[in-house]
Amino acid sequence: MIRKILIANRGEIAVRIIRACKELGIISAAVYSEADKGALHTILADESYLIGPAESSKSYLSKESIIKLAKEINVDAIHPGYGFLAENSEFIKLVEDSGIKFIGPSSRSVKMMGSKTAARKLMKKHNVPIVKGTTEPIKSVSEGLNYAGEIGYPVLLKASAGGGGKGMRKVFSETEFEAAFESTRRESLKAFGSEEIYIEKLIENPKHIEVQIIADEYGNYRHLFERECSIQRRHQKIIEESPSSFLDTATRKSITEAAINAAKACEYYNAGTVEFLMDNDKNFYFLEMNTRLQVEHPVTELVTGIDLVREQILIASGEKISFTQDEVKQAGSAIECRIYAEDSSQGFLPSTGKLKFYKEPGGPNVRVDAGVMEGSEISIYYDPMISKLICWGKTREDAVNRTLRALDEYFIGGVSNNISFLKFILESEIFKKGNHNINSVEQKLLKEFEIEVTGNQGNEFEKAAAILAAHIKNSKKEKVLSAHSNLNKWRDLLYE
Ligand code: MV4
Repeated sequence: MIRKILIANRGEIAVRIIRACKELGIISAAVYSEADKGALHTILADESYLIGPAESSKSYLSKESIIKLAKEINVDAIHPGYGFLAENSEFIKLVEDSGIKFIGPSSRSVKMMGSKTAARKLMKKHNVPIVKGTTEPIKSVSEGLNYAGEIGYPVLLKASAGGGGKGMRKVFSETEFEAAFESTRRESLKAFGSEEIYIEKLIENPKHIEVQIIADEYGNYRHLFERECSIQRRHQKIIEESPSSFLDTATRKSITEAAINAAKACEYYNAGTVEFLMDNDKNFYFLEMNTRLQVEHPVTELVTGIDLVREQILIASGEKISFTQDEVKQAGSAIECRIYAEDSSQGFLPSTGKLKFYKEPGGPNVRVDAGVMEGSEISIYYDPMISKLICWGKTREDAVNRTLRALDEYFIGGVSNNISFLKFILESEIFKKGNHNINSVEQKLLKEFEIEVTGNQGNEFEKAAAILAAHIKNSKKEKVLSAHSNLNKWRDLLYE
């Protein structure tokens, strides 16, 4: 049995893990950098230890200091959260070899899924649909040209060691190929230390749908249904939800089956997420596997009623999964908004400083996962996410409404935030209808938002059309929504 856990992370996810520890009667040990003295996670944990200076590379990313501390303070397990060392197979191997339990998958599974070409090969073998393309790295321009011709343009060049957006280039024709090939290789070498790249057919305007899976160490696999995560900007997710309004029962059945097969293919255990792209015809393709707990896990928790972090800890303690697949049900609808410290009216300029005023929303079916409190410092050193607001409703419409209500009673002073942009997205036609895809923010919503906020973007026709659209929208708004803007004026006057 696990008696004490070291949490190798900070912010809201560290707080989330501390909460699960407390509910299980497990001692929680937090680590912190010099920039995080007095941070919420250090206050809430049973024990807190300074591990280094503000720079992540010398604190939260320092494998040696974390493992050394874990031994000194006698922990039974390490929970890595997400980011930092969570998917570092070298770190996981070090933890495994030290006799301390890693709360997550084996270093072997993580390593396997780290190479995108190896992962594609494995998925193909296990009948998990992959995007048309190569499963081996391309060695030369001429070889690449041949493959691209076979696959058909447009294609996407991707770094084998990549993931999350870096080391990717679209190629629309043969004439662009050579230059794209060379620059993707250079970027890949620089970012990941490997020149290996491969080719995929470009899926245009897909949706990003992922499936939460969980497995124990005895070969029992379960899925916890899907999350729709297409609302993103520059590979940073903004809004996630579950269920996806785009899936029908048959597609849901086949995508969750594919996810289980993907997990089985790499002998996965603990919690993980299988990412897919889905085209307009509901064809889906394996993209990558995230071998960690994800930022957006709460939407799955609210819809299934399963505490994912608790399950992670129980699995790492050697327990079997306590529920059958049939017992996992999707009830209602949940939406997560990521509250970022950035100024959405100034081109999303990062905003740092002291949270001079901070009041979270509340009420029924509203959850806020935050790693901050009033007085906390938002620094340049870490992720700009202030918190996550997760709301549940009986229907998707109820969940959207409740999220808008909760956003309106979220008062943040001292640093800028993206709340007005989140509201803009939630109120947009494209989101309401569920017609959004991975390009909707960058190709449509951002422009419309900038026009509404600053009134000086785009050409004359676009401006006129947008102003007219904004007027029509405003005139149709219900009373409850116009009251929101008054509240926000008060907030602006008082605290910003
Ligand atoms: C793609 C794609 C379209 N077609 N692959 C982006 C990050 C990396 N994990 C894979 N990504 C993509 N791969 C093919 N064949 C579009 C993206 C993509 C994307 C995927 C998921 C979520 C957001 C995205 C934003 C831009 C591009």
